[in-house]
Formats: sequence, C-alpha cells, structure tokens
Amino acid sequence: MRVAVLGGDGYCGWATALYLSKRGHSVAIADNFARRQWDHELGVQTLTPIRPLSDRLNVWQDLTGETIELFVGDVTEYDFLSSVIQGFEPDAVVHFAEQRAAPYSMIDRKHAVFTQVNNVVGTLNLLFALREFQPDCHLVKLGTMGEYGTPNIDIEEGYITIEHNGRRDTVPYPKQPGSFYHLSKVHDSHNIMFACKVWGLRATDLNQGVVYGTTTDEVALSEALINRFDYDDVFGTVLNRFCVQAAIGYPLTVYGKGGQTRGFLDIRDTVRCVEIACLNPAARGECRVFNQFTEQFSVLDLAHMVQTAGEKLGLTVEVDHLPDPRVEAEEHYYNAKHSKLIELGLEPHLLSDSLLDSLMNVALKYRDRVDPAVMMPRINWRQPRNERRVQTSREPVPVVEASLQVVGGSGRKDNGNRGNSSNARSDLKGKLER
Ligand code: NAD
Ligand code: USQ
Repeated sequence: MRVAVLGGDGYCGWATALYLSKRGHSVAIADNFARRQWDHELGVQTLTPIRPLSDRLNVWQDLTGETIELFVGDVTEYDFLSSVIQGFEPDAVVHFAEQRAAPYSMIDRKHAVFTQVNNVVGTLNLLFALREFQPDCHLVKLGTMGEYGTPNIDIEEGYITIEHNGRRDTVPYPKQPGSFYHLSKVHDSHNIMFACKVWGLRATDLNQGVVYGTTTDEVALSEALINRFDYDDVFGTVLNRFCVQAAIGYPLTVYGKGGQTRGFLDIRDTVRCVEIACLNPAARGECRVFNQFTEQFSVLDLAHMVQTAGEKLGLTVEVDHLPDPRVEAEEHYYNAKHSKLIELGLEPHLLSDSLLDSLMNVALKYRDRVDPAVMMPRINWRQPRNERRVQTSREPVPVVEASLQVVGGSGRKDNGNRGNSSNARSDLKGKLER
C-alpha cells in the first residue's frame, strides 16, 4: 500500500512512517518542519537529540534498504499539497500535520488564529486535493479525544443514537472541546464529515488520547533514528513530563486536584492503530470515527504510578498540586468507549512499571539536556495574552542523589530545582489569582 504521512517529522508521524515502511508499505513523508521552529520560538527542545529529517531518512535507508520519499512544504499551501497527492498517488493519507499543543493555542490571539488556520486550512486543502486528484484514497485523520470534553454521560465512538420527542436518529456525538486547539479538531471533523457526504470521499477520524513513550522497534534500531520526547509545559504531555520530573527530582506538576481523567496510549499502539485503519479502509462516502486509546487514568493516578515506579528505582518523587492553569473539570465522570480498533485486531501495550522505568531511564540518560525552567506552566487559559519565555543560557540540571544510583553518573547533589520550583509556584499562584 502507498501511504503518505503528513507531519512525518513529528512525534507520532516519525514513528508511524518507520513502522509502515518496515511493514512493507511504500511511504512518503511531507512536513514543513514548523514544529522545530515552534521549539525555537518557545526556547525549548526535545529531551532526546533528534537529527535533521534528511539524516534520519538516510540512516533508515542504510539500515533497512527501504526508501521513504520526502516532500518538504506546507500543507496549507494548496499547490504544494496537491503536488504531493498527484506525485505520490497514495492509497491512504495519514494526516498528522497540525499544531497539536493546547497550551500553544491559548498563548494569545495570534497563536489561537495560527493554530486554527494551520489546522483547518491544511485539512480543507487535503479534502480538496483528494477530491480533485485521488478520490478513492482513504483519509486517516488524527483527531483527538478532547473533541468530546468530559460530559457526564458515556462517550461513544463518534456518533450517538438519540430519541427526542418520540423520534430517533444517529448524530455526531456532542463536542465540548477545552482549548482553541481542540476546537480546531472539531472544525476538521465537521469538514471531513461533510466532504465524505457530498463528494463520496472515504475517511477515518482517529480520536486519539494522550500518547506516551518514545521507543518503537524501528526507532530503537539506531540512536540516529531517535524520536522526539517533549517535556516542556507547552508541548510536553502529562505522563512524559511526570517521568522527566521524577528522573530529575522535580516535584510532579499535578494541575489542580488531579481528577482530570483522559484516555492514554503507548506510541507503539499509535502506529499499529494507524496501520489497522489503513488496512481496513472506510467505504466510499463513509466518515468513520475510532476512539484511539487503550486505558483511561486520572492525572493523580498517573502521578502515583510514577511515584511508585520512581521509588522502585531509588528515586524520591514528590507530588505537587499547582493551581490549574487550564479551565477544565478537575473531578468528573469519564467513561469513553474504545472497542472498534480492538475488534479490528489491536493488541494494546498497557502501561506497566517496566515501561515507566524505561521512560525514566530515557530521562536519566539525557538529563544534561533537561531544562527545569520549563516545568512550571506558563500559559493561563483565563488570560487573553500570556508571556512567552525567551531562550536563556542554562546550567546543567542538578541531579538528586537517588537518581545517581540508577544511572551511575556524576552530578551535583544540591536541590536547586526545588527552590526554583517553589518560587515559580508562588509566582504562578499570584498570576492565576489576578
Ligand atoms: P508533532 O508536533 O510532534 O508533529 C506534527 C508535525 O506536523 C510536525 O513535524 C510539524 O512540523 C508538522 N506540521 C505542522 N503543521 C504543518 C503544516 N502546515 N505543513 C506541514 N507540516 C506541518 O505532533 P504529534 O504529537 O506527532 O501529533 C500528531 C497529530 O496527532 C496531531 O494532529 C495531533 O493533534 C494528534 N494527536 C497527538 C497526540 C499526542 O499525545 N502527541 C494525542 C492525540 C492526537
Ligand atoms: N496536566 C497536569 N500536569 C502537567 C501537564 C498536564 O496536570 O504537567 C493535565 C492537564 O491539565 C490535562 C491533562 O493533564 O488535564 C492532559 O494534558 P496534556 O498536556 O497531557 O494533554 P492535552 O493538552 O490534552 O493534549 C495532548 C496532546 C494533544 C492531544 C490530546 C489528546 O498534546 O495533541 O489532542 O493530548 S486528549 O487529551 O485526549 O484531548
């Protein structure tokens, strides 16, 4: 199968492109490297030292003999995107190429507008390009569980059957997204559903939960293929952040009460889910929705799991409750269905202590690259403008003594992180109360 991976230089896209290539599919990547620029803009970097994409692709070819075609450009530019579709003639397009951080979209007006234009226009362009040049191609679009929000009823997979005033219909499940980013995904979903209806396109909207982990079998083949591992307050997702925090002795940053419950999945399941969707395409005119996660946890559950796993490794892990910078329910009902991918053959990798150990060991391995200044949240949902941090030179991270037992490295034994954290906490409290 010929599969174009839009956003293939990113976290999910890179792992997916290699996985599909290894499984014998012909793969092309399209990316404009916007994500690397956003890291520069925010003064942050992935924990893991990722190589330029062209280097990574050369290493992949040397190791496996497989070629992944590369198209460099912006999917919001129609000429570029339509040339990719015409040039590569994919059977499936996997669309990851969006701005995906909720906090980034909440920085200020400019970032909210950018996020929605980038995401909605990119997807609209793709719908038009498929309609014009490759109408039988299957669109596999990455959506998010966050489209549904946290309703006080069970969450279905995309659609719900409702009885109202004696009549019955199956309609899209109500959406209550929690950021301008999550809203962009809702707008995408509506556009995709409409295009399937009017043009007979085929699409699968994968409403993915929060992804954790960094290693897949393919990425593990060489250090040069290493994937991103974001831990900063804007792009870092919660479990990846907690593992890095535990590894450097920084108190885990639970926002509010920590009862926020979400669906989670291992990145090894992300790549398999995408393959399953590609191998089982939607029918012409069908817009299918799969909820793509394997387990649900509250933020506090995760903090306690990381604490326990950390203690087994000899780390002292404290859990801190910060004022929640987001506007979200801190305690709520949550029961989201997720059986469709399992029915199609997904065998989940569930979160285990050994996985948490390995995530923390990745963090320990690259601890010299950890910047503790990006642990405190800086984007407050209640403000229409938030200050962004400018890159500053930084000291190597002080590593707590317990961490040294695990990796056997050398490091200072002061607890400078904690002092910074508590100053930043009072500062944050002040800002949130204003
Ligand atoms: P990422 O930021 O690591 O990767 C996105 C990639 O898309 C980057 O390489 C970026 O340069 C590229 N891109 C963005 N806009 C582009 C444009 N206009 N033209 C060309 N390339 C562009 O993000 P990720 O974590 O890999 O997420 C991928 C997708 O999966 C996103 O759509 C995201 O919403 C969705 N998703 C991610 C998670 C998660 O936990 N990471 C969870 C649910 C859904
Ligand atoms: N949280 C903390 N402490 C932290 C970081 C986050 O308590 O240090 C909390 C947040 O307040 C939130 C939850 O953890 O309640 C999840 O936050 P997150 O940053 O891990 O994930 P989120 O913002 O929801 O976004 C991520 C991806 C996004 C994807 C989404 C899937 O960045 O692309 O769409 O997960 S979902 O959550 O299902 O919407």
